[in-house]
Amino acid sequence: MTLPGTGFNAGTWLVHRHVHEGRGDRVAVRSGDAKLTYAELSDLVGTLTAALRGLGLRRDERVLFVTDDDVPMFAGILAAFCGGFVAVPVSTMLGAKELGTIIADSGASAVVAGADYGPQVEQALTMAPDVRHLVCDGDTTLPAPAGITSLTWTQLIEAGAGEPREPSATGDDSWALWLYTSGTTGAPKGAMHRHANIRHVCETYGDQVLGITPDDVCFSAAKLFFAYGIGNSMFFPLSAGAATVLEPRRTAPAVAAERARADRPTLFFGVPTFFAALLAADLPPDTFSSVRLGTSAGEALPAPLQERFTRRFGVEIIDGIGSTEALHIFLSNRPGDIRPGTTGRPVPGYDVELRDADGSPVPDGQPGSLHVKGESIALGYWRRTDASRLVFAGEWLNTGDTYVRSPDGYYTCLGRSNDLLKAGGIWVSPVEVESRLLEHPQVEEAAVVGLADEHGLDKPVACVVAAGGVTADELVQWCRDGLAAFKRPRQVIFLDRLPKTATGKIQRFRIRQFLAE
Ligand code: 3SK
Repeated sequence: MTLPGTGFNAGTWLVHRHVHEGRGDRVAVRSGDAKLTYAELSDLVGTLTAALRGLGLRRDERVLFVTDDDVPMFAGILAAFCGGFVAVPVSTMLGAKELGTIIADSGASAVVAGADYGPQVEQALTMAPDVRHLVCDGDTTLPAPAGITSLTWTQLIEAGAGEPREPSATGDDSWALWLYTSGTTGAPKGAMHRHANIRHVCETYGDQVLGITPDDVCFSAAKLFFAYGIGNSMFFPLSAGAATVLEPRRTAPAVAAERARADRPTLFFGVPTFFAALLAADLPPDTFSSVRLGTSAGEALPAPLQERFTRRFGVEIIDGIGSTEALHIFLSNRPGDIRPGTTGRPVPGYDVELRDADGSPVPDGQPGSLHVKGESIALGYWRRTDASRLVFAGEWLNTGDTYVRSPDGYYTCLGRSNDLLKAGGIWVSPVEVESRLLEHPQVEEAAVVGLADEHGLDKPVACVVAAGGVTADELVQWCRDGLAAFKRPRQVIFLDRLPKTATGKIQRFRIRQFLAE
């Protein structure tokens, strides 16, 4: 295979490069009992590149993935990079309507789906006129609306016969990856990442914070469809010629413990809620004895949780913050230099500023809105000019988080600059949950806020004014039925009225104060 001479391709750099440089026999991917070397992965990615071309896809067309972390999704995303297509991995937790909105917005030409997601995908596709191909990553075809060809994985591969396997001549600025986020304004938006952004996160956080080497084995509780997960499970290990462990099942504590025993990871990537769940589970203290370093992101890691985890399992956790728009972590503690309760210092390769409401830098000790600049910042949101202008200011990204910096340069999170909240590290728009509650015939008013649970982690809590006759459990179930389960309120509190401004806007900060008392 010839390496393209014209420009940078993240797929070539992550996979084919290792074969050309003599590392083809090293293990790249482990999934269950299966192992793929770099040579085998490179061959599979080449085959899939040809297969996507065989579907008639052209440069910059989107290939959307709704499936579980396993070899087909992993190799499929890499093949999209190699072919000059745009990989769009999306959450498997979405309902049909949310999924349909994203597929339609992305303008995807092809959707790769797991058999388990067939029903919601079929319904979602009725909303997405641009889709021409539906590929099941297993050996069945999935039902598809008229006009969409439905293929098995084998039929996809057969479509590539005679098509070129060589990577496309992309460059630093070519689109590689779109990641959907509800981000700062609620509606899902596709953050557009270039091929060069992928290299930047590897050369900064991967090399300089994790210090990743070819001997590392990476295992991430966060899935590939998250920016955090794809960095942890794909970009960092492959950039270093290391191995990654894929786990298709939901990463419950018992599953993580099983993988840790079987695959002996050296780097373990979690989120605060998951570290809390591991502590609550009945696991032996040597469960993570192979792990040299744990990382946490998604939301601030409370110091007591971090300390309890390290005491119990003997694993140091470095807390950091990234964002879908920045692709990965840009502010982080360092191995051997952890200040519990803080998010550490800027990752080399990023500039960080705290600004006041006028955009001027604030002095140390004063809260400011966190802005970041670096080569992995997304190009903007696909077809969302207004939202892009609010968040992307020239080279700077406004993260929407409020932080304070200590005189010696450590940053501490004070919360979101607006009302969005994170549950288990995933954005939840209160407006979306409130809208669902308001669809219930008995609900008159609703306000959703984040309230810290016993571990200090935010969870959605709903305050509701209801006509009567409806119970809290019924409303939680109502939300479960209409939204992705992680967005459901964990508690519903009935009130006589909600606090509002003179102009009728709900004052969520007053609700937070009232609930915290
Ligand atoms: O939420 C975070 O901290 C994060 C970290 C890495 C990549 C993406 C995100 C959202």
